[in-house]
Amino acid sequence: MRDSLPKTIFLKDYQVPEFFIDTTDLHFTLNEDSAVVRARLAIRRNSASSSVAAELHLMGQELKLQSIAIDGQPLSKADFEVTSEFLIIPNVPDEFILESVVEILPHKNTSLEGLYKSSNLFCTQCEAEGFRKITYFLDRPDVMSVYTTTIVADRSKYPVLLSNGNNTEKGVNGDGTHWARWEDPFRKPCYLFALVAGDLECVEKGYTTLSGKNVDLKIFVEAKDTDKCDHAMSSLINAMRWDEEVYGREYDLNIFNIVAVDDFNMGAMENKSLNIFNTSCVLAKPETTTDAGFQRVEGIVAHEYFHNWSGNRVTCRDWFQLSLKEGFTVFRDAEFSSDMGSRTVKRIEDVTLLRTVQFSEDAGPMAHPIRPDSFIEISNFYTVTIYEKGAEIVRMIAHLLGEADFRKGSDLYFDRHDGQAVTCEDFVKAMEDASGKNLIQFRRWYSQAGTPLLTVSGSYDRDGRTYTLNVEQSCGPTPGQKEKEPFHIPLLMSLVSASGEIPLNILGSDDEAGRPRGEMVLDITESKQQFIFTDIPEEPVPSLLRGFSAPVKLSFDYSRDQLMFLITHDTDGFCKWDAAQQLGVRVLNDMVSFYQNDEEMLVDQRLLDAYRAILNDNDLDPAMVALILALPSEAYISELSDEVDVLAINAARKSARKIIANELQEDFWRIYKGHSNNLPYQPTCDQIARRSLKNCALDYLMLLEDGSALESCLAQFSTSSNMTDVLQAFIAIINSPHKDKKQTAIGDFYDRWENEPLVINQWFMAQALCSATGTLDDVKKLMNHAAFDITNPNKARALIGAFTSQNSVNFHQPDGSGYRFLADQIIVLNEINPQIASRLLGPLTKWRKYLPSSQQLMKVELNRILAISDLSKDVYEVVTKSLAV
Ligand code: B3K
Ligand code: ZN
Repeated sequence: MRDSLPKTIFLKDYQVPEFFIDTTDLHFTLNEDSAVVRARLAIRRNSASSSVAAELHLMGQELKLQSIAIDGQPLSKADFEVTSEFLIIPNVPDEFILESVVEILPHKNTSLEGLYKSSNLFCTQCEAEGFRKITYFLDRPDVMSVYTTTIVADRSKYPVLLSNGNNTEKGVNGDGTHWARWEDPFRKPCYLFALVAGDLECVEKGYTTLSGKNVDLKIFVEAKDTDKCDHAMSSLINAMRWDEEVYGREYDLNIFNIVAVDDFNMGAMENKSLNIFNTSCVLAKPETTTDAGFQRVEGIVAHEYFHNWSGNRVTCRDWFQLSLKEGFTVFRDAEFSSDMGSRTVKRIEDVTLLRTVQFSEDAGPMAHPIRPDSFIEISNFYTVTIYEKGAEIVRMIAHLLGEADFRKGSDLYFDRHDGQAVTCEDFVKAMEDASGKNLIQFRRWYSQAGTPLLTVSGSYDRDGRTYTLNVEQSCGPTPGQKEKEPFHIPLLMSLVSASGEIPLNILGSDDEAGRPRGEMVLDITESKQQFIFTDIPEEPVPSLLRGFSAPVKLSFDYSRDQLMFLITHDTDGFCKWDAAQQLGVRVLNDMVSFYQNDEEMLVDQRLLDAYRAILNDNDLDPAMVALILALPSEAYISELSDEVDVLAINAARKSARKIIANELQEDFWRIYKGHSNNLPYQPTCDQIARRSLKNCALDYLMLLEDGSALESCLAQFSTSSNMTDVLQAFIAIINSPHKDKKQTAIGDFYDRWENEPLVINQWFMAQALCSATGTLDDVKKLMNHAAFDITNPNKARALIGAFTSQNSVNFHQPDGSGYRFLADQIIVLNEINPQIASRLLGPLTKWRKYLPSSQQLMKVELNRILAISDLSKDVYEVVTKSLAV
């Protein structure tokens, strides 16, 4: 247990900074066993601060102070105090130059926060509070400064020296070192500072903005990876053009650099003009990267680029406002990806993530509003709620305002706040001011946590030709928030009959101008509302929450026949898919009961009929067919259950898939053969769709007891030239009962790809996700494999993360061995990398959802973690919140 309890920080305590730092001049000397950082800061007292005579408190962690001076006068020990978190100087003038020299140890920095080494590369990660591990500073986003950075390093080991802005000077020293000076003309918070030094090659291209500015785009990677940069480069160019066309935002410097590093805590980082990327989010080529990988690169390259406006030019006042930049930027990247590929497929993928991971966060001990009220460690709040739910809130604003007014709102936001550090409130206000719409009630989405539930019922009056919808909303308690006020929920809906959407008129209203006929948004603002539609010629089936128009749960007591009807007749792609999901959920829940009651596991014939019809519908996008045919995931069924019976859910889904495979095998064979081709790989929407359907068919066919698909699967594994097909076949083989083939495939895969770390991560993950019994032992063995390294976050996530968060049946073993394994790893990672430790802890924190026997075992492990000394703030916050009553 820690000596002193970590402090909670509250949004309500926000105070403007007592000092500003107008300019920041940094000088780095990078040595093999240390780095020396000289900082020259022009500091001035903020007249708007109420503490006019305040002492100067600069944040700093793990810094060895060598000297400090004010206006050229060295300070003596009596003039300042150094604590584990601050440098405190009691007496300072109103305006002065502070010079400090500190020594830091990048090669020992395994937290990957601040300045650290990834293989032979020096690199930085400063968001959220990593800059304080580089030098003493006012490490808060509302302190914005103009940066100049000089880097000195060995010339042969670190030929490339990069920082933000423009390279204004460089030179060679007589001692084997060289130096470069970078100047960033834009004021920025220190979390956007970046430095890279290493032996890198670059792939470059020119780009001309719509107004004619030339920009040099460079992607820096290790020499062996230069053949994997084309996709990131074209994604970057597409994103730059898209932001100009859709948001009127141009890039603002002549240089935009991306650097790929192996060791990185998350996907990428939007440092001004020097984005640093996890290799897994930038490198791609068909032989080594799956379709999902290509799409991830496109989305993340765009996301980081879009931050140049939503995050960098207009930044956050404090970290409670994180969703201001993240929610908005995720919305922007999702729209970009939709425009580049299939809008419906992208929407279904995003909603799937939201419904499984975010809804479960909202229902768990770490639930928080998209603008949290408090935190202990901000790194714990880079969550699906801040990002994905945050994006949903922006999406709702975009729908409520309509395209033209939303664009006016974003223009006003960027123009009004350019160069400022602002709040979510400023964003909403700009949207209101530009559109004239009232978003007062809508603001509750920013302050209330939890997933609202919409309970809807409908009835048709044949004589009166009316259809009545009754809508009720509620939202369960979340930590610190017992009662919730009603949300403003836009419910996009239509009424569907066999002949299509029925034109909608609401009794007592005529305000549907501008909406497409047959579809309308109902503004749900009260706990209970009724809507009566007139002139309805026949009994319709309501199509509700079209396009997933709000991040809510929806309950409508559809009959299974009505769901079948929506699967074939709904004109909204999302609702069509969702009807199949809902039918799938019912069927799986039936099967869970059969399993629990020891009854025969049967699949409702209607699901089989629906799937057969979908498989034979040639008008459907193959990607949609694959998405519909993927039964609801175990994670989704678990999220919907009050008490998760892991074994029963796993058994139900497995049996259902087998039965589907048997019943529809002819269709699956037709699809598998019909979609196999030898076209050269391209990550196009059309090809990706065809591969996803083909591999969905293969997956089912591999469940056939006669083993008739094994040969095709083995052939696909060994002869396919793209990783999507190779990996899908590999996964199918290792999950099959053919143990000898499994072992051979594992060995062959490794031998073939041992020099490609990103592919080996996929290899680790595929094995970690194997549903066979005994996988925990395999994972433990793999932890000792030469290619595994727990200090590398990608590897820790691929093996430990995948096993504990996605392999439920093996993680939740009744003897608690899965829980013990995770706690052991958390204890190790707590020392190495607290952010990763805290993130991997997730599966244990959801203990309340499981059967009582599991709950006990999970709590034992949480308490074991809590008892260790030197528990990081990151892990402490998550464990204590999870155990709190
Ligand atoms: N802004 C970064 C995330 C930083 C996470 C720090 N723990 C990447 C992104 O969202 O674009
Ligand atoms: Zn972001």
